[in-house]
Amino acid sequence: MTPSTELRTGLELFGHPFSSYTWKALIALYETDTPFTFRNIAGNEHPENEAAFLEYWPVGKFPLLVDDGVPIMESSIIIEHVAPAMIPDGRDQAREVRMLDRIFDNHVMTPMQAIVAEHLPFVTKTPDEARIARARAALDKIYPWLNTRLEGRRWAAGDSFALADCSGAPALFYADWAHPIPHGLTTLKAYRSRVLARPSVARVVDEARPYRHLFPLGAPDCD
Ligand SMILES: N[C@@H](CCC(=O)N[C@@H](CS)C(=O)NCC(=O)O)C(=O)O
Repeated sequence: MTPSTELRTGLELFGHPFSSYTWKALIALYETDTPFTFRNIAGNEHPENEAAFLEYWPVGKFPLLVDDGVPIMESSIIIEHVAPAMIPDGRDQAREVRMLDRIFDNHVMTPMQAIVAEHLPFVTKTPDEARIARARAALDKIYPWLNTRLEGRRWAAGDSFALADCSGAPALFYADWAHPIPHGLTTLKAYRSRVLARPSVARVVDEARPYRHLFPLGAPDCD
């Protein structure tokens, strides 16, 4: 299964430093001090990394983890593989963590990505305003729901930083840029600030600063 470039061993994470789903995997790796090699596929900085990545995963969605030559796709599965402690043991707690992970991905990341994609000139020259409006409406539904669900919690699913926070951090970071969280949703805004202050999250935010010009709506002067 090893692409033709060269034989490597250990954990390798293919991704882009500005990519929300790459952040999700990186946060779990940083949280657990897991040693790995980051294979940056940004632009033309490392063409060999992009070639190897596409050989492993022609779909082209990142991140991709390669563990001793075995490719592992999908950020939640990558996290379960490298950081099983990010899922609590108890049945009810584990369900809440997994459910919020899916909710952040499907109902925050997905509409946020749709708004961003419609503003990327290499995706479309004619933004689909109806798609953008649907995505904004979806965020207008999930923001208040999250605001209520997160009440009384330090982290997304309770007292422990978990998988749901690995997805919540990048989802809310970029969603707030694309479609600001209303000021009245104080619990959600406080959670976003708290999770962005977590050292593993602050690290991915800092590592991505050189790429902020890539944000097609213009990165706000904050965060
Ligand atoms: N379900 C995937 C989603 C990954 C995803 O959408 N990644 C984005 C980057 S944040 C991507 O690959 N974009 C490039 C493309 O769609 O071609 C996961 O959880 O890993």
